[in-house]
Amino acid sequence: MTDWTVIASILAVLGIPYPARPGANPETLTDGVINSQVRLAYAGPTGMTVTWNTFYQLDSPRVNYGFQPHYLPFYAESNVSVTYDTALTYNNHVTLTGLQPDTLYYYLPEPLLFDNATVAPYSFRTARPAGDGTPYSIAVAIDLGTMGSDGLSTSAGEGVPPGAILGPNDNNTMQSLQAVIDTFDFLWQPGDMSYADYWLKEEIEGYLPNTTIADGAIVYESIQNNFYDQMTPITTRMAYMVGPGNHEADCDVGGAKDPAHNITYTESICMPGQTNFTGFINRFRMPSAQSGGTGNFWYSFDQGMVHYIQLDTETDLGHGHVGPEELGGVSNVDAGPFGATKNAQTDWLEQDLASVDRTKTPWVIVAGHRPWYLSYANVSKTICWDCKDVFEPLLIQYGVDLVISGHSHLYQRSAPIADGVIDPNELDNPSAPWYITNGAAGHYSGLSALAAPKPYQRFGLDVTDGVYGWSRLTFHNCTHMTHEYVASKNGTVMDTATLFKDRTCALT
Ligand SMILES: *[C@@H]1O[C@H](CO)[C@@H](O)[C@H](O)[C@H]1NC(C)=O
Ligand SMILES: *[C@@H]1O[C@H](CO)[C@@H](O)[C@H](O)[C@H]1NC(C)=O
Ligand SMILES: *[C@@H]1O[C@H](CO)[C@@H](O)[C@H](O)[C@H]1NC(C)=O
Ligand SMILES: *[C@@H]1O[C@H](CO)[C@@H](O)[C@H](O)[C@H]1NC(C)=O
Ligand SMILES: *[C@@H]1O[C@H](CO)[C@@H](O)[C@H](O)[C@H]1NC(C)=O
Ligand SMILES: *[C@@H]1O[C@H](CO)[C@@H](O)[C@H](O)[C@H]1NC(C)=O
Ligand SMILES: *[C@@H]1O[C@H](CO)[C@@H](O)[C@H](O)[C@H]1NC(C)=O
Ligand SMILES: *[C@@H]1O[C@H](CO)[C@@H](O)[C@H](O)[C@H]1NC(C)=O
Ligand SMILES: CC(=O)N[C@H]1CO[C@H](CO)[C@@H](O)[C@@H]1O
Repeated sequence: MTDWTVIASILAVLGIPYPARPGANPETLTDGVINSQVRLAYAGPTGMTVTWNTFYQLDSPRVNYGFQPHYLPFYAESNVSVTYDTALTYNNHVTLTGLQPDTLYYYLPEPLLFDNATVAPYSFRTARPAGDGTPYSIAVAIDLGTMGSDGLSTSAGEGVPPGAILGPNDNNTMQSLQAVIDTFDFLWQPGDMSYADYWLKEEIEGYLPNTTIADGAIVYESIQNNFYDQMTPITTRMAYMVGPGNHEADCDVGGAKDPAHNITYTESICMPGQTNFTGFINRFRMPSAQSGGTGNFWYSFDQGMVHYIQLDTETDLGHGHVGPEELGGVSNVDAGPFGATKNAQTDWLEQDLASVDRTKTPWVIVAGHRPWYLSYANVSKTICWDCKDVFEPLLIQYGVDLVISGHSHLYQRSAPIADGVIDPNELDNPSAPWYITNGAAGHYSGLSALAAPKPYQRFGLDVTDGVYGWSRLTFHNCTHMTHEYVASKNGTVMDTATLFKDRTCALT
């Protein structure tokens, strides 16, 4: 943790109220800028991890919970209150275990950073048990950054193309998700949360008027805190499952221009939170302990008739591939490895896929940040050929239904495809995995361009369409699943496609 006196003086320059007095009782702290960023994650079939942030390290973070809003007779505690150099807050993680499946719980973390009486207790619903054939939907938003005056808004700094900003009446993706929050069970973000590493780009482009490069760590951390605050209308209510993207470890100025000095930056300045996924490791507790995975990097979980797998496309590719850092360019991720052995991730993936009972969870959905089937220039920085080499054979062998990625800030629905060969059945009972890339959730500096369509592209939206959006996956039953692209600005579904798999299940 940084010296509070230094932080206070810098926050004063920024016009941000001093968030805390050292020695103050954390339970009575209030602050209009940073709040508790409460977020949830599934923790096995009958568990839920509650995470929130405080200004002080807690000896025993506690979550009270129960079945009624004003009667929370149960509680769980932990000793996990963690932070890192330059962070402005501590991350507290408490896992509630032994919960009933598919059940509404009310909960209250203690202490929060503000008067919780106005907002809490919160509530969540636990996962449906595996084998439950009730239809449901989930939301997937990838490459979703901070919104507002330090992120995506109706204005931008110098050099940002006009199409990158929001229209005056457009909803952003967070608002769009909130508007229909009752229609999906959880939110999945396989990488690139907050884009706090754009602090330097935003600063150079004149978008953050009162900051200096010397204050970088505080600006970076403030953007992080803002993002997780902004997400709370969603993340307090349902599991928010995340995976690693390059921006969790990147120091990317994205070719920022400093017009006053006629400089285009190709190097960046790395903050401790960006280095080797430090912030990402501190902020989350994804269910790898419950699924044999590794940290927040790779893990799996079941929800009703679906088995979900989060992969790490940033490190630990194994089989002689050191990871996308060998790919060159300014978007290097010099991070990892995190696995105990060289092939830890692919060994785990094979074992995880082999253990799925497809009569109970017929649907196997895989997410990894970087795509490999995409209508894009054959730029290895974007197209992860290493990922294809190590993951695709297993995804084909075990009949994975859908692979979803982001990284490129656009939307492409492809055909089912195996090692470059389009499945002739298309969506009518293919044996190859179906591929969708949707990195269009929105962040400061906008959308990317699709190149000439590859033969397997079936639908695409890019910077020329200027429509930020998210994906809704609906599992109807054992055989039918629908993907929709929802335009965040107005909630209109811009693309719909249904996958059919001819199989029998034992769903209840
Ligand atoms: C935290 O709790 C765990 C499990 O009860 C225990 O193994 C560990 O030693 C504790 N750590 C600290 C720092 O107290
Ligand atoms: C925009 O978002 C707000 C806040 O979530 C919501 O109330 C409204 O219905 C949304 N509008 C559309 C057209 O989706
Ligand atoms: C920047 O600082 C100036 C001088 O303190 C202040 O007037 C202005 O409101 C600040 N701008 C923002 C966006 O905080
Ligand atoms: C800016 O730099 C570029 C490349 O270094 C140079 O070609 C150009 O003339 C410069 N522009 C100005 C206005 O100095
Ligand atoms: C990143 O952290 C892991 C786990 O602590 C460590 O093994 C690895 O060497 C680190 N990598 C880099 C590039 O610092
Ligand atoms: C793109 O590059 C990869 C790796 O070098 C190569 O295997 C692939 O054939 C290339 N694809 C095209 C369309 O050029
Ligand atoms: C599964 O869902 C699809 C889409 O709603 C529907 O057309 C189909 O009849 C359903 N199949 C069964 C066996 O109910
Ligand atoms: C929503 O926005 C999209 C993209 O601009 C547009 O195509 C669609 O017609 C809009 N929907 C409505 C109901 O206005
Ligand atoms: C600071 C504060 O208001 N804390 C309250 C949070 O909610 C619990 C339960 O409702 C109260 O007991 C705390 O006093």
